[in-house]
Amino acid sequence: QKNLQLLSPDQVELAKMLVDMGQNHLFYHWADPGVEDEDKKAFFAQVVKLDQNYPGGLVSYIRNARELLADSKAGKNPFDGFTPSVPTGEVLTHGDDSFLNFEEEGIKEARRAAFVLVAGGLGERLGYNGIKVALPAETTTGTCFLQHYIECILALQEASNKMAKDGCQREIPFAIMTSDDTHTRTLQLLESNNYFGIKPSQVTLLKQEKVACLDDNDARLAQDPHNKYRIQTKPHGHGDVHSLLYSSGILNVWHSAGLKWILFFQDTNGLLFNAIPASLGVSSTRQFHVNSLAVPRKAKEAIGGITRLTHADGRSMVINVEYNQLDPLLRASGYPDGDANCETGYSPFPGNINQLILELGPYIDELKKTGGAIKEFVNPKYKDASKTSFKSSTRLECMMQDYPKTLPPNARVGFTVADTWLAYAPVKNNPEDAAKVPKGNPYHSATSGEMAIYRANSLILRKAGAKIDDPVAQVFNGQEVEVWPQIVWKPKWGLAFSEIKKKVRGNCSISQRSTIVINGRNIFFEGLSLDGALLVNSVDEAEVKVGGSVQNKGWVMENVDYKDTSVPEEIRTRGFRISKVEQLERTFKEPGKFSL
Ligand code: UGB
Repeated sequence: QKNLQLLSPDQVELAKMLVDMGQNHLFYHWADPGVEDEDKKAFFAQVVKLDQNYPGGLVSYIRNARELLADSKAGKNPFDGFTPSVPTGEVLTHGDDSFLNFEEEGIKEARRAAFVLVAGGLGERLGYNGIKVALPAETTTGTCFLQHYIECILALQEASNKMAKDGCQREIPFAIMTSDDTHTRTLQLLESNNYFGIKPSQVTLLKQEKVACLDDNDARLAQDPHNKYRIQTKPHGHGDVHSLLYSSGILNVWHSAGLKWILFFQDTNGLLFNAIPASLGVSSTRQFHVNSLAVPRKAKEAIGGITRLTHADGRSMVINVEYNQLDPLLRASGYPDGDANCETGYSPFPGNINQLILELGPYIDELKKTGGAIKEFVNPKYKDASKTSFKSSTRLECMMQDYPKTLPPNARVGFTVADTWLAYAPVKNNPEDAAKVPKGNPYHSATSGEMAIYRANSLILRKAGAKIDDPVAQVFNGQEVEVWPQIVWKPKWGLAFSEIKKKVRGNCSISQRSTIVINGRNIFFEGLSLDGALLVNSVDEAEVKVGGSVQNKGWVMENVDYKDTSVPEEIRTRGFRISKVEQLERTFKEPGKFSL
């Protein structure tokens, strides 16, 4: 009351709203007027921000929180009335006719797509000190995830424009969702690298804000432990991407520019773009409003399961059931073993890799109704079985893959399953936790993420006709992995398999200990026999034929211990360093035809 005189009319309204919503405790400790007045102003500035950044404002946030906390206390099953079953979707087999057809369709459509990367997470499981998109996807070239993603988008843009009949050169927009934890460093990474070749005008950064923490089942907002004039906040989850895109107005800009698709993806999957063209082709051919990309899932793997949920009242939807909810749901629904592998050695439920392809028009129509609000959940850690108090404050969270939960039953929601080796190798776990992953389940570490890139590229070249030696097993940071030849190429060399096939001719062979870096567009392999390291760089206007026998001491992987802090974090977390002993490197800087 004493401080009322300090407040503007707007601030008085906000204070009233907080009091009406049972938040009086936020003011109890306020000093008398004249003391800490600046802090009081800052308090309201924060309240305005929290109010504006949530669909429906703080009133809705507190109401939703009370409801979800009550459900959680009552132990209410979020899937009450729903029975899970295994859904059917489009299953891709890399390189077969149907894959090639989908891929062609996807490339045709790519110029009408926008890409959205969710990169607001700090990656607590990974424990890396930098932002995850700055991590090298592989250390043969040191290309970081963000550079790789941008180069893939540019390669798609070029391939798609080439196929177009209208001759118009379209630019694919790229939005990145950041957070306070990642925003500045993401911007710096882009600016200090000339945006990795994409036009800055194509890139939009959207920063997600954190949400208020909750101290108890009445949804009393938590005070920041370090500042009594601040409300404590925590991340709200990747589901924020929908409300951010909607409130920014960018969706309408994209729609008016004639775009039809929007593709969402995560921060550390170096394989993803191998499956993007074909998956977009599936969306277009099958006319999916929502298409989730999935891979075969090992039981207990920390990826959600794509599930058909059928309600007793006849409703049915295909949706991700998050990994921590799948086991209890199955046990309660007639699957006594819960989240278990079936006779194939995999869970019968495909694994969600959180790559969503949405049709833009229906997406905008839906967001007009919801404002981008996504069904939330709360995960309080209770002090005891009475569930009356929490060990630490909690908050509401939301996931981007829950978008279909509000869709009407006639929405066309499908999914596409790709081979894991082709499409999915995220970097999420620190070395210690990765080494503890049950045998046969993927490590999802920096080590396995890099090895998966070499394996995928080796297998793709094998399918294109090259003879690639089998891998050897090696242990890095306590993880046994397959080591294939270190084969890396720029996305512009070949993103679509149809393109890669054209560039491998005659009898080519690559030994297991070999490294090859293809850094150019028109590089053709014709009868190459490689046993060592070969690097070919060329300008776009040069056409280079690479053949004959190349043999040298090559590049060697040396073990590094993740605990050895004298080695940079990016290297020691993968457990090896590449020693560049000997290589053949050729660079073609002039236009023309050349042979090597
Ligand atoms: N992210 C944000 O941008 N903001 C946030 O507030 C939080 C995260 P995690 P998670 O593919 O392996 C997801 O933490 O949430 C970004 C799916 O839910 O890496 O445990 C963050 O930067 C799960 O079903 O993953 O699990 C990152 O890019 C499964 O698909 C992304 O969101 C799993 O990913 C994911 O965040 C997977």
